[in-house]
Amino acid sequence: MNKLPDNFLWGGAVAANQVEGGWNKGGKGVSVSDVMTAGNKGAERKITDGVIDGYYYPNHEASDFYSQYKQDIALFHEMGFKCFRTSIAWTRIFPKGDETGPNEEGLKFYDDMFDECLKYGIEPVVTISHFEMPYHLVKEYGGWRNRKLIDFFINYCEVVFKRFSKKVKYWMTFNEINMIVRKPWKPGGIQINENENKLQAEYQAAHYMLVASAKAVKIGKAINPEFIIGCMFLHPTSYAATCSPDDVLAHVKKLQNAYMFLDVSVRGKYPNSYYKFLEKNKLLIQTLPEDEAVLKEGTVDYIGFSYYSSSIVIANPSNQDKSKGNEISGYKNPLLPASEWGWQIDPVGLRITLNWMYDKYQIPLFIVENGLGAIDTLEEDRSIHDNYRIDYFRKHIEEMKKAVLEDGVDLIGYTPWGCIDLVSAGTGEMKKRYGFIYVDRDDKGNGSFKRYKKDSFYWYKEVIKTNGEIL
Ligand code: BGP
Repeated sequence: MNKLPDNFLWGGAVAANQVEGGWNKGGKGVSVSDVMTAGNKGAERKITDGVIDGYYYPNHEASDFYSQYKQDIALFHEMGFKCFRTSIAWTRIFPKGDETGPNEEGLKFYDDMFDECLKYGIEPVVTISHFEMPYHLVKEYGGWRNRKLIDFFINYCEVVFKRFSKKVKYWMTFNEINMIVRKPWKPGGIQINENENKLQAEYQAAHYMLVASAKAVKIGKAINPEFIIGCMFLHPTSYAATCSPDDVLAHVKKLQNAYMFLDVSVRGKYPNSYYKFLEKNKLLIQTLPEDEAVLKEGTVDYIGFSYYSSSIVIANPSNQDKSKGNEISGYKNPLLPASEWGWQIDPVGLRITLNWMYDKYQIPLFIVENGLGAIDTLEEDRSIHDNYRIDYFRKHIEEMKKAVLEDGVDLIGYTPWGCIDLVSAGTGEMKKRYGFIYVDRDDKGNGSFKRYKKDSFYWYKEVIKTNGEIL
């Protein structure tokens, strides 16, 4: 057997807040991404206190998928997508988050969008919360610091599970759930206050989100036992900087700390190392006695994860350069090249990652994000020659195939990130492009929103057509 399974889910991934735009259309409320200004490589995005005149908010219009989804999905179909990963914007369904009833117009939008996918036999893969929680829940309740968020989230889940029960089979609860303990704004609506203990706030929120995720799995399965519900984990692939046992131990500790999220989501229980971590850092996490059973009963069917790059771990760092990675920084690996944004490119790291996770958890995996953010040039004839992107994908898909065909990893599918150009979550830039489809829009909000096929579009089409045989 030298072929990927016939039902392998080739596709692409986006998130509502980064692609849809229409930020105040159809009754939509303000989300945490709607109050983020544009940044760049050197400057962080600002978070404003609500939407304020005079600032530019790139997610407000994003890539205009809200109005152009029909033609975009037709393009995905042209590439041969078997699935399309997107998220539901919580604020389209519950504009403020604490209402009792949903916004019908928001539900209708997703009904139509999923229908459009299904028309072409494209399976929707849906993230329930991808950096777009209602801003009102931040102002009124303090975001995921507050246990009340569990109920609001579950109310929202119940509504979308019921409404889309016949249209969506593959779900994920929180995008990159482990980002809450590094950069808590986008996943959790948390800005650390002066004098606030950062770790305490983050680990408390993490617990509530893990409980919410488990509850969502249980409720989803009760609504439709056919649902396939996963978690979504940012895999912080890294290596010990040297064979010094101290570096190796530091690396083991780093992974152990991150895998806590998978231990809970997959096995339904915190590992001992988590309790030791709390002790060491003097963290007191509020829990309810019932939480233990909730976590046990709401374990996931698969692990969705993002993988872009890798870094190294040094036990006793001096002044080495930090390598910018996907929101979770590590040290720079001297053996690897990097993208223009400093993310180190490591295709073999994908194979290693797949092996690590599959060895440990033995449930199906799904690569739901992978890709290269790069500057593209739109030529006069409207072509885009992005062979650097093709090269990135070719090498990663080769390693992915080895993991499946030579190592025996059970992998459901592959959805490259930002299959159509969209707003970067990290920097708010448009010029950090990931797509197979170019969107005419720049960092200042100029452009026609017209779509153009990049060279990678035709290349990926062939990859899907041959089920990964021709790369
Ligand atoms: C992940 C997020 C995505 C996406 C991607 C690329 O962290 O799940 O939303 O944005 O990274 O990152 P960026 O947009 O910062 O280039």
